[in-house]
Amino acid sequence: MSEKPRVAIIMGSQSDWPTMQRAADMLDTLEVAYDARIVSAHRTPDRLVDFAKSAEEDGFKVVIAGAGGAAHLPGMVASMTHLPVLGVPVQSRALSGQDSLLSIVQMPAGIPVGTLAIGEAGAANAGLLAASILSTSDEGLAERLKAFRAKQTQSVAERPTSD
Ligand code: RP5
Repeated sequence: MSEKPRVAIIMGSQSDWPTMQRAADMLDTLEVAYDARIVSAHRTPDRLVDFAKSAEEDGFKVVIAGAGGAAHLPGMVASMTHLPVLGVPVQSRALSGQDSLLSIVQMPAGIPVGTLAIGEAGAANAGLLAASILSTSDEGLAERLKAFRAKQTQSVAERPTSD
């Protein structure tokens, strides 16, 4: 894909990638260019600030941020950019992602993070939602999204099958 990335997928750790890859897969399916990076709110705070402050200038239109545990990444990025930030709570080992969810979702009024479901479903939907946001000014992408939905609907059987 030679198109300039319009979506940034950032995550707190390499260990988040198997989850966040679901967002990347969705964007691949919809032919939306993205850039995936590791940006940790706690381990690489300077990288976080550099990323968030230059995200608009770098051409990004939407940021997908996934993190687990004390998941401060989405909120901190949102505090430094007006771009839409979609937060994905990664399923943590200790508390099954409840910690991630609560630390991402409960933002103070004024700094929004669009919070998705815990884990892979949330990551996949973050990819879809990023594409939906971009589709409001991209007719080709809107058509691809409609085709995705139609195919998904067609793939659901009317009755369950036995093994
Ligand atoms: C968070 O801590 C990351 O987002 C990750 O979900 C979690 C654990 O990170 P690792 O110890 O696996 O690097 O910052």
